[in-house]
Amino acid sequence: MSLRHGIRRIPVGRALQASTYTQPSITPSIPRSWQRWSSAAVSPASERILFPGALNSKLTNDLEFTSPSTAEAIPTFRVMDQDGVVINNERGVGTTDEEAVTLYTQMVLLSIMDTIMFEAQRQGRLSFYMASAGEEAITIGASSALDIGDVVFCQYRETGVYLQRGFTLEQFMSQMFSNHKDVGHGRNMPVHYGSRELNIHTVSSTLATQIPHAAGAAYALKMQNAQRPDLPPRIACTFFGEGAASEGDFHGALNIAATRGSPVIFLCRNNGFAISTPTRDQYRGDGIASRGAGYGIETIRVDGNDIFAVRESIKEARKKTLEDGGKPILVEMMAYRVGHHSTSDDSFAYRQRVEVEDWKRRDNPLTRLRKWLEGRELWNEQKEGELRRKLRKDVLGAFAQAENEMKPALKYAFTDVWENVTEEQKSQVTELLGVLETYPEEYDIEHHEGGLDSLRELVKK
Ligand SMILES: Cc1ncc(C[n+]2csc(CCOP(=O)(O)OP(=O)(O)O)c2C)c(N)n1
Ligand SMILES: [Mg+2]
Repeated sequence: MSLRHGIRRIPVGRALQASTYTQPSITPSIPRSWQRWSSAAVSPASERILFPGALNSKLTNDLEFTSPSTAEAIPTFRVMDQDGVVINNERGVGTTDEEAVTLYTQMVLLSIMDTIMFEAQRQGRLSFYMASAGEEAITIGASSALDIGDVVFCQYRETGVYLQRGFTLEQFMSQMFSNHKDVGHGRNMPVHYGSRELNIHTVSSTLATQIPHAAGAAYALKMQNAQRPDLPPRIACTFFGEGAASEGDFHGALNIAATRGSPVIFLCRNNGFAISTPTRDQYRGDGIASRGAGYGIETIRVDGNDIFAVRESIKEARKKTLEDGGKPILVEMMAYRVGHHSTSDDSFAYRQRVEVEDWKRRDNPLTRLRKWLEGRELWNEQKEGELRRKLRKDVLGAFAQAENEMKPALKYAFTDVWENVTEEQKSQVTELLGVLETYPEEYDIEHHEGGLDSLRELVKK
């Protein structure tokens, strides 16, 4: 047996030795139907011709076009209904009572932080915020079903992923207030979090760029998994909105992950809107799930208001990505974006207030889990009140602390672009110093760690 790269054959043993490893040497497992074509011999009586581009296509005399609009819509997997009642008791919820309470606590924390930060922006204390209302079960549930070693790529509405992985309130607040404790040194807009320790790449506002990044990382992880079978295997997982799935990056990423057999979960949050554009103006197909088949990717559609369904589907998807030598899985999580797109948006300019109220009342990921917990006597009004009071205090405490911290040193506006500060950058620093020294009353230099000295250090180096 050998693993083939291009036309050169490398024995498996050698390909897996890190010391002899020089280039990608792992071909994806190719379905049997795709392997047969090179030896195909077609007799006049054959029902199928093995064209290399479509292998199992039956010959037909009927002049019929395939019509997607007449096909049944892809079903939506759920574990419990809107009233928090489990539909199939044999399957169960896949969670202990204790875990369910913890997940609920996380969802409440996320929604309290969202409310407080949204109001803070309205009060002018924060420049920008994006809430997750209606999508708390998707981000927290999915994150809880991944391994911490898995590499995650988010869009921007995935605060719950960070929270569930262990990003602290202090870290959230430091990033949002761009203080000196922010790991990104205040270089990014609020909610563009990142964490090397938690294996989450930094959010980039440029839609869909995270999707090919995840496909590439998954290919690297596939090779690492093969080289180090003694370590737990890792996968990549990327979150994106259905709007981002209109970008070319989405299509390229799915195709390369499928053809390379890379272990990646493509997790689409379909919340019905891309800012003001409703899904009916975004696509004509059956959501995003229908696109999986086009790329030969196993796919599932899930009720995103049901945290148990989210967790079960991601646990299963994760397992699948590691089967057959590695493969991508597409998961479409259905939701409704209850909040405005961001603090820069007023969604009542393009949708009815009653529609939003209706969704809030009819179905909501938090109340659904709460009903299930109450049904098992794990939760009640008193516990709810106590939890909310405590979490509100925690969030406001972290908020006040972060708001009053020093800002990052000014040098960070220049460092980490190149390994060392270049001569050209030094001349820019000198120019900036000149402006700041001439008009000190126009700038809040004293709020930045080290004041002008951090810039002077750069010029000296
Ligand atoms: C390449 C690119 N095009 C346009 C935008 C502007 N933009 C920011 S968010 C957004 C909508 C994205 O919708 P979706 O992917 O469904 O995510 P959601 O906001 O619903 O979570 C758009 C068009 C952008 N940031 N990047
Ligand atoms: Mg959307």
